Amino acid sequence: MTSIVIPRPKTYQRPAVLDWLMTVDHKKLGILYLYTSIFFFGVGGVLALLVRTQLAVADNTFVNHDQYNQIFTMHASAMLFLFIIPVWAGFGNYLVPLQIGALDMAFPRINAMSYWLFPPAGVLMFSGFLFGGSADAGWTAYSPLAQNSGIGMDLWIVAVILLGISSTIGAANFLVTMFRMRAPGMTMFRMPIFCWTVLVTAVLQLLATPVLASSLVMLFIDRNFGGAFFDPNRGGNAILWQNIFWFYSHPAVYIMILPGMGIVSEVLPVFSRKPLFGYKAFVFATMGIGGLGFSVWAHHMFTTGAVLKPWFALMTGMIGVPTGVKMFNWLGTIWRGQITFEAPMLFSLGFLSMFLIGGINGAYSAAVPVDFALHDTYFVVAHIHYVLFGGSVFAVFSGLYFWFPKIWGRRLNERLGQIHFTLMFIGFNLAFFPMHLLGLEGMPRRIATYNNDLGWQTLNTISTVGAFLIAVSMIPFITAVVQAFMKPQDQPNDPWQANTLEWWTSSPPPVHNFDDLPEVHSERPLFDARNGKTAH
Ligand code: HAS
Ligand code: CU
Repeated sequence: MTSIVIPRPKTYQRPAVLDWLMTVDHKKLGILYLYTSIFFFGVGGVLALLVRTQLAVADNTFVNHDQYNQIFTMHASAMLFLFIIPVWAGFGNYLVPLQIGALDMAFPRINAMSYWLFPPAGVLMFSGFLFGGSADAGWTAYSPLAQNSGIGMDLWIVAVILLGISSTIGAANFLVTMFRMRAPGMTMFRMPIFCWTVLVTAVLQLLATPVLASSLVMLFIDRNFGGAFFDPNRGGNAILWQNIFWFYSHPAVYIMILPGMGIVSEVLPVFSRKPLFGYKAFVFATMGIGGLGFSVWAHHMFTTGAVLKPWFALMTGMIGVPTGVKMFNWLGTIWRGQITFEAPMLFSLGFLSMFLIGGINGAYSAAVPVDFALHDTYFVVAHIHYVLFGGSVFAVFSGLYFWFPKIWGRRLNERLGQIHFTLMFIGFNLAFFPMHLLGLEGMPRRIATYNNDLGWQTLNTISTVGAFLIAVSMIPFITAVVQAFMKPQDQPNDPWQANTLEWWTSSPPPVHNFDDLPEVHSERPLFDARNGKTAH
């Protein structure tokens, strides 16, 4: 078969530490993103265990109310802003150039800047603990509540702005890379599906994140320079904060899930030995979710009474449709496939089932009368964890098991992967399913403790046991990683018989990514190459 020879760039020799600090290589930056975000997953996880310990029994005094507010705020902030959003930047950085057959990202130095804004922002966000207390108004920083918090809130605001800059410039970089640097033959509709999800995510980030930044600047002015944007006591408007915040944060929930959907859409075909069912439908559904994502924000504000409820209920109901299309893409892909159950596949199947539950919970809350009953209860906490943990986190692990051989040249132990999945799946459902019932019984979210007479203790104890089981499930995972790192790099280019270009090059790839490239005639160039198909 014919192939395209790639000219090699100049390489520099530097000591290893300097090399990591000064690198502009998308692979190294991707790995740094992965390490840093997974570190914050650990931090957020410890905070979650503190929350669950406090709530395990009624009338608990393990932490006091002020500490509780800080803990749950920082748990959510770490998980959303410092783990899920940047972990996708990690996968995206590592994979997008490889998947489109490029040498690097379009702007490697800007890429390094996006990464290097992230760790200091993380430190800043947590540094409130050194100055009398962290932010404590929830990850939503509802104002005027957030007006009254201490200096930790200002540090949090600045940190989130920095993260916003990081992801905005990162998004621009991804877009230019995908528009301008695809390998010969790779039309837009032959791009790997993961790239498409990163593309739509990048558009959302580019349009939504600056809106968050502006609202945070306004909040900062309110708090420090006598502004009155959001404080009704001074002539401001509290609903204004909610409108601006959710105009960002609803699109942001899709920023948190779309690349995960991309990962699942790469994994399912490989382990079913079939192409993705309905590639184009999937792409259009992703665009549909991205577009509709901007028209549903006020479903977080139904109970304020200050929004046009029928309109936002209708739009929110509609957003289930493109997601439903994707469900059929995934089911159609595994339908009658030759399915094997390696760890990446297990986590992707976990995603399918759990995200379905989370999505349908969302559809419930979209119905205004139902939402009036469920709003601010544990039912919503169940929803967000089924979509964000059952969805996004399962996809993260699916991706880690799948691309580990490519990124680190070694394979994670299969048996440990299965144990990890089983424990996590059980722990997850124990932790979060009872929250539906608690929500229906009226348990409000964001409360530090509850009275024993309310009868909420049993379900809460079960939930806490589940949370600790999730923590235990990390032991086999960490063991597998340590074991793998102690072994030599022995992985072939394409250990899974996969479809996309990153599997063409060595594992791990050389600095310059590819020595040569196959011709691209479809969205599965490696499948074509294996089967001797070079032209239509
Ligand atoms: Fe959500 C609150 C509605 C998806 C994350 N969501 C949150 C919060 C977070 C979050 C973090 O309408 C809490 C924020 C806070 O702290 O206050 N969400 C939806 C809907 C979808 C949805 C309709 N959410 C996500 C994803 C997230 C995420 C993805 C992150 C990864 N969400 C809400 C609403 C609230 C909310 C209310 C506010 C609640 C309140 O009161 O505060 C959709 O994207 C889900 C689509 C997916 C499906 C499943 C597959 C589709 C199939 C097709 C057929 C089904 C249809 C629906 C057409 C629907 C199988 C039929 C309906 C039936 C009931 C059967
Ligand atoms: Cu929303």
